[in-house]
Amino acid sequence: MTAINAVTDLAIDGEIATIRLDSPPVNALSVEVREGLIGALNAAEANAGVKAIVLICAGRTFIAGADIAEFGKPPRPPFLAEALERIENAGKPVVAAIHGTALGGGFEVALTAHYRVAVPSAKFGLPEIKLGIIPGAGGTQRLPRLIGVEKALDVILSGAPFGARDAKEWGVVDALAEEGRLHEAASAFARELIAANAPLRKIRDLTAKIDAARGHPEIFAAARQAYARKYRGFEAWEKAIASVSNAVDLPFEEGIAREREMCLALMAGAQSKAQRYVFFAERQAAKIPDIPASEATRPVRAVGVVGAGTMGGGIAMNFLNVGIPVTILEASREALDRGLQIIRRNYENTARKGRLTMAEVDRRMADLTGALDLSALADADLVIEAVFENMALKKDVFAKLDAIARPGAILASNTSYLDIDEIAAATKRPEDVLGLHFFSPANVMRLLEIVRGAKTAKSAVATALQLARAIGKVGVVVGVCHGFVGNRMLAPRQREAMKLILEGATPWDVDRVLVEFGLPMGPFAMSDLAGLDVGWSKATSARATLREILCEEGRRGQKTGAGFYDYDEARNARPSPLVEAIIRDFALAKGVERRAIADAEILARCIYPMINEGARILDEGKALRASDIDVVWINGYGWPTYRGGPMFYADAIGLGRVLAKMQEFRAALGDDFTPSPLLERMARDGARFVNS
Ligand code: 3H9
Repeated sequence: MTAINAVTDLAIDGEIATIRLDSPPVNALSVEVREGLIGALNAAEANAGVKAIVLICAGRTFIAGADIAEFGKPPRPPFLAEALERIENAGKPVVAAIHGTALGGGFEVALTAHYRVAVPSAKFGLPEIKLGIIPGAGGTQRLPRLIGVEKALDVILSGAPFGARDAKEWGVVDALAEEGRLHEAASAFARELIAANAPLRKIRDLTAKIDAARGHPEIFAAARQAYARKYRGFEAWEKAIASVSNAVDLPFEEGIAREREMCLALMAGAQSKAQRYVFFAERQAAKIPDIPASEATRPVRAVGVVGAGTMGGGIAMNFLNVGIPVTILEASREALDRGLQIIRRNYENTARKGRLTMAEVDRRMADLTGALDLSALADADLVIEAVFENMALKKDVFAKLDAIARPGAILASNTSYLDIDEIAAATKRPEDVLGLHFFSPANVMRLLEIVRGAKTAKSAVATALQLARAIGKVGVVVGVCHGFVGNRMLAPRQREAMKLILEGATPWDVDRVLVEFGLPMGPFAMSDLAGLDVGWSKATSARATLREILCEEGRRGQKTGAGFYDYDEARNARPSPLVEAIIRDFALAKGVERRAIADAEILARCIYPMINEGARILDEGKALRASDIDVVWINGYGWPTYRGGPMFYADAIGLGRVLAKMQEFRAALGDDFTPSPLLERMARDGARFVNS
């Protein structure tokens, strides 16, 4: 075996040369890997005894992509394109041997090999779109030639990985290897190629699949339609479609040149910068300064959930989905049956859409046990309380859990606002108590706020972080404060939205401005969806707020067909003239002077106070870093990733400008706009919230 460089070895065994890349953690295509690859190919080619070349990776995965950390920096030769050309134009067959995740540039490397062999657990994909770019190393040109335009568009636009079995069926891999015996299988495959004197199969030369798509613009129109909603506001996806279209209409060389151009232009743009920042921010969030990665975690083999309402049911599904049994507790048989039924119906709906088999639905339901007595949770390793948002009630639940839960069990509350330390004090084991704040719908939204109390043990926090990952969530550790990070920042936005409609904006103006900014929904549409009567009761209603008036008028949100908006049977929203009149009357009664409000003011008044609150949260240490706040907003509230989160966005505007606007608003509108001392300090120092 010869070392080509620090990350590349070349081993010759008879007629087979094996190039092995070993660049942890994921064999990304750094400058060293590119150098090693080219050097090893040159050596293998120069060796007259070698008749075929196997390309394989050490560690957990085949090449997982270009090195994202290199993006935005001046490119260093040798360029990736050069390495790819070397592989494709090698005079001897190159077999890519794939395990783990062949993603992005890694998959593109594999597509320049003449043949591919993979283990059944391998995954393939072109996730570039998630980083705000398009594949830039031939992915949009070679993949359609290999699997057809429709499938390629779906792989590229979804960014989602596909498995080895699909890969085999679609012709992406030529042979499947036994798990753990990849190198042997790839070498055997290479020997067969030599014996058969097999041709150097270059994907770039395949034409049948792209010929079939030529003159069929409807294929591209369908893709555009399928993804338009998902990518509203994003730039890269239209370029991806254009590039695949080039694969059909232009010669390979031209198509690939344009692909590279578009990829590089996107890479230099603001959206990709923001999306790359989010990629690293999400991974950073799992690192807690005072908790080493080696901190022992507690095994979680059985979970208890207290409360089978919408939240409790959604929470339970997360664990059932990954094979962790759940016991779910309710106070009455009726409520329990209803809760269990809703979970089953949710799964059956997924099965109807073809995303789950009925056997899998049954398996998950078999892991779910309903219970009416708290003692049923005695063996759970983790209990999550999801009862009504009331401190006395929660303390009562925790005191009872304390009496029955096994030693070392983690006791978690799903509270959205309440003081975890106070809840923990209801037990004799506050070190085992923390908050696990799921976002609705709990089985869908990726965010999990992990609320670390004053006495929470490090092992409990480490376990929660590990568990978040296991159930496909992004865990963010936050401190105890009213509303934690997400809802605490939502509050000033909701406050300003309500003030704006009294001062003269309409609810639809406010919603439109925020949707145009990139949020999935404006505050009023969101209120209507959640229900205006959350926390409202007819008995205590005093017509003192707009919300109370609307509730008393029977306008309690989507479920009653009317809230801020009117809704038709299909729940399509229409602006309500009646609500406009109610708002006008209310403003008059309150003596609020009405005026025309520009979109720019709506946006600034909704967003800047959020940033300001984020700065307070940081100053108080309730978030560990500004990027954690961004991760919360992206994964819990649909903040557009192409704007990188509120704190990243603030940096992009410039903290000096944010501060100046807050000061201007304060002078005109009062102390709701008092700047946070941290914002003042950072603006003065020309500092930034995040490193990007
Ligand atoms: C591309 O290829 C463009 C091309 O078309 C052409 C351009 C011209 N670069 O996620 P994990 C780090 S675009 C640099 O926790 P997992 C990551 O930051 C790229 N670093 O592990 C983390 O570091 P740390 C297309 C990377 O097992 C560590 O590796 N490819 C890269 O849960 C472990 O990561 C992608 O988008 C990278 N490409 O998941 C794939 N990838 O430990 C992106 C990872 O210091 N990567 N790191 O925090 C992934 O999706 C996952 O990392 C993967 C492993 C599934 C591979």
